[in-house]
Amino acid sequence: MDVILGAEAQQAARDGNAIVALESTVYSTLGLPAPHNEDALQGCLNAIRAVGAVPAVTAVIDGQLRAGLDDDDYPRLLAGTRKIAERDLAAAVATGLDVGVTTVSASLAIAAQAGIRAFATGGIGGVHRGSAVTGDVSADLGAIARHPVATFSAGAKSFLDLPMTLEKLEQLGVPVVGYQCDEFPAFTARSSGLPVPIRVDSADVVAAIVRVQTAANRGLLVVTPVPEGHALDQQLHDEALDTALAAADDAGVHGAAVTPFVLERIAHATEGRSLPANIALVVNNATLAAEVAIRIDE
Ligand code: PSU
Ligand code: MN
Repeated sequence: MDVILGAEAQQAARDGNAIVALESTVYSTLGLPAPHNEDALQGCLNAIRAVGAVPAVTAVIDGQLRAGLDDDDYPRLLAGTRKIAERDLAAAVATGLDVGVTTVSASLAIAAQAGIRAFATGGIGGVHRGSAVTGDVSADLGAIARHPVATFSAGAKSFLDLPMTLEKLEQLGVPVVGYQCDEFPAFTARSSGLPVPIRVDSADVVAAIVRVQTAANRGLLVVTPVPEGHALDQQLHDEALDTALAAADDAGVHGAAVTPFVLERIAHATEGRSLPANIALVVNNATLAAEVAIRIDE
């Protein structure tokens, strides 16, 4: 499947400048409510450019796979309601889907196809609680393993089964690198209490690992906690999470709808206080991805 690069990304590719791919589900109505989605998007674009790299938002637009959007594409993306995982890409192209917002798995497929080796999200999908019964394991995990791209995230979303998510990453052969942290971050919380397998303190060393791993045609996960002072109060978070998970259960939500549903309920139950934390961590991940991306080719 061909990927169309945006004008800025095309120029960067010609000049040999670093490109950071961004997913788009988080910037759509499914990730963050307006106007926070636009703030997050703008924050990420600015942060990547400030480091000297070029952002490339991934999406399906008018049946085309895109890495890097034009100004008139952004409003359509922000209003997007169709969540596209990797398995949905072929049908989206074949049917000429107008706007599809891409999850981590679809974004990695697009980034890999475009030759981009750094990719930023908020928190990856993973093994859901109760997965032994539901079988709900995000396609993100397999995609992170398979595509030669480094994924930068604030750990995995807190409503997941984090020990199982780490086990699954190990099983899939995914290196998990903690950037300046000893413990696996839990999205809006700085830590899950679970150790990260590899701690690295410099962007140069992360870039070196990315270089080796992607040359072997495999991916990796680099995690960094939500910036200090932006983490959500733990008790508030835990209560909101219980409410959100119970609501998801009551509503019988399943499949791809679970993640947007729970994120929305957490925002509601925290009276919007999860949103600044969510934005801060997405921007922080984009910044680190750019810091590493500019060092990969050195
Ligand atoms: N991180 C966020 N908000 C999101 C997501 C991640 O801060 O909306 C999205 C990502 O696109 C991720 C997806 O790939 O949720 C996982 O969905 P699922 O659990 O259905 O695989
Ligand atoms: Mn799922």
